[in-house]
Amino acid sequence: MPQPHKLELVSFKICPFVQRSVIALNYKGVAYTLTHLNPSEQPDWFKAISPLGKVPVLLVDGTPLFESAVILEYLDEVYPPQLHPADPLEKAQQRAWIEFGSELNMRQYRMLTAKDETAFTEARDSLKQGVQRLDGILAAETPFFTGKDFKLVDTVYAPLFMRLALLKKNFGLDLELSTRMQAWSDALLALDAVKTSVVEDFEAVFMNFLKMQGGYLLTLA
Ligand SMILES: N[C@@H](CCC(=O)N[C@@H](CS)C(=O)NCC(=O)O)C(=O)O
Repeated sequence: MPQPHKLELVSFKICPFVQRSVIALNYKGVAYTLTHLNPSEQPDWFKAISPLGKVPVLLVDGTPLFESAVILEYLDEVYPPQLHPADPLEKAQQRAWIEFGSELNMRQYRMLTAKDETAFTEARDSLKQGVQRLDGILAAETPFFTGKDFKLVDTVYAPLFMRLALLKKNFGLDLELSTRMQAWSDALLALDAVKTSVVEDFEAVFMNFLKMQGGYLLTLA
């Protein structure tokens, strides 16, 4: 059966908020096109459809949707399998942890772009604290957020873990994840939907982005 709508996702290659949408699309096996923009040269057509000048924007038969958490919910309502729980309270809780994931993305970004040691240490510690807070929330059953099944909330944390793994590999920056958290990260990063959620040369693109930022992080290499 043909897909009900034509989907076009507008992206920056490096953006974790776009990546969560891509993971959901890939996991659901939905067809879409991806347009990567250069963040410093936003075309007029993009400014016209993105009220905050931010990605992702998902064009659904040409109608723009913005805000990644909203895009995720839209995709989940239209394309199976359903990754949000049906129970309203559970769903509300997972929405809240999706918000929390967005906050951790911002803390990670602050850490990556911090210009001096004080700002870097503050951002790293707040990220670490946030990650530790999650530890008490994860289901006892492994590997995903709620246990054995991959949920919408998981799509939000995979981009964070992907970057943490690269930071560990390239800079020896280790947030010392707990065993449960590491199992979650390993399971997410092993999923095809996650592996294919970034450009093939993502590590090089990410490293180049960090060099361009000229942050304190580079002194750790
Ligand atoms: N709340 C937004 C955040 C999106 C966001 O911050 N995107 C960044 C790239 S990762 C962006 O487009 N920044 C451009 C800018 O701030 O000018 C969402 O969840 O979609």
